[in-house]
Amino acid sequence: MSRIMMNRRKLLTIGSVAGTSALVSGCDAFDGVLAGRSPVRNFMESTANGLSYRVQRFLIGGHSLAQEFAEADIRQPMRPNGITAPADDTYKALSANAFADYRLEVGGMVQKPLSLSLVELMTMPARTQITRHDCVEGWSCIAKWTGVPLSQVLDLAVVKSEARYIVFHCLDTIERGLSGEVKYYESIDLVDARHPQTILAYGMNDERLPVSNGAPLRLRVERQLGYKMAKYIRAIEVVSDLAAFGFGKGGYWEDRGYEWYAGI
Ligand SMILES: Nc1nc2c(c(=O)[nH]1)N[C@H]1C(S)=C(S)[C@@H](COP(=O)(O)O)O[C@H]1N2
Ligand SMILES: [Mo]
Repeated sequence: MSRIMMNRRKLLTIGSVAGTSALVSGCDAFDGVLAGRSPVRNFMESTANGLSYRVQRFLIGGHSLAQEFAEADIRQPMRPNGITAPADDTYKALSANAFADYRLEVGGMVQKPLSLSLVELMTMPARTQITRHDCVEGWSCIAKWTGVPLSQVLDLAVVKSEARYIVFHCLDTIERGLSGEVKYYESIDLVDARHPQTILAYGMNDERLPVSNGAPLRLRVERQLGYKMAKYIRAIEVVSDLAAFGFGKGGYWEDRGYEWYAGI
């Protein structure tokens, strides 16, 4: 028993070092901290990333809930961050028509690939929750989110047994560089995907989700940091491995040094 406690404390110490580095690195695309790669930092990141994932799964289990708040706690509008008005033609065409032509594609390792309209998503049983969004930049907002639990969409599609992760493909281009256009993407494991508070949100503070906050559909995965919560979702892909996407780290920001498991 005492040996386990020691190990756990050691793991938590390393985990909190990783948390500190995430806090200073921020969300800006041209962040100086990300530019300075060092072998030590790379090591700390990869070690702490794996450890904080395992420690959190061990300590809090797969299904503990993130804190939920009361209506009175919603004191400010949800501060938009990252891409807030996608300039992509496909997106602009969809939004010009109030997303009537929008389809969420669900594919990959599923038995029944789906193509769901917003109305179809909205007629599925919904969940509403008031939760706090924490960005690595160091700010938080409490807002009310309404959407369809991701687990329901996965059950409709029937996930195959080899599946391990869910990849979210987004409509917005976050980077235009020499190597071409990069679209935002993210991924979570099936434990978080099936968590009761993990929803595909189309409503915010009792209104339709605004464009700045990810219309028509964005992820809420309440036990993780803000960059995990993909906005402007185009497609959901069920996969067994993340290596094929971006630089293989599981998300746009992860490819640039952030932790894949951003548990809070
Ligand atoms: N598609 C997409 N999703 C995204 C981002 C983005 O730029 N594009 N930014 C991320 C970051 S860093 C944060 S903090 C939240 C911001 O969500 P908000 O605009 O509703 O505050 O979205 C996340 N999801
Ligand atoms: Mo963020």
